[in-house]
Amino acid sequence: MSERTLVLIKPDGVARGLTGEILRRIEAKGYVIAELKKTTATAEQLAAHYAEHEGKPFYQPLVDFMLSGPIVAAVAEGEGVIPGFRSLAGQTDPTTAAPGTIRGDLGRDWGEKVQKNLVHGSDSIESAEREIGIWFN
Ligand code: YYY
Ligand code: MG
Repeated sequence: MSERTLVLIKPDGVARGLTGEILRRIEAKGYVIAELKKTTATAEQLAAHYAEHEGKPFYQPLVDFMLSGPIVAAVAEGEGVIPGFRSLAGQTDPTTAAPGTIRGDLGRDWGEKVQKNLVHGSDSIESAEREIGIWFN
């Protein structure tokens, strides 16, 4: 069944000029970009988006990083796009993400911290619908 996922291109991806490359990979896989915008996150949006991580040691640095520059938000649609985009993105840490993935090919934080891993992708139908509501209304 066709489904939707929320994709965020994080400030490192936008600043490094990788927006087109990341969107190209999504479309090349056959997913449809249903919504797309460049925006600057608000603290309120990030508190909602990353609520599951509140209290973890990486939470505040992650939020500060996400506020540091413009991001691109997109809704991608297609058969199995929720796990499919996470597969395109690769593992969370760019230093161990597999070659062929967005984080593995393009991620450059070299283990110091994993927050600069270029993209976010929803991890379930419930989180996708919740997250799409945060960034698109
Ligand atoms: O879903 P995914 O982005 O792959 O990872 P999550 O475990 O949901 O963490 C969200 C976000 O937090 C991750 O993309 C980078 C950052 N982060 C971090 O900075 N340090 C960690 N040890 C774990 C996650
Ligand atoms: Mg996650």
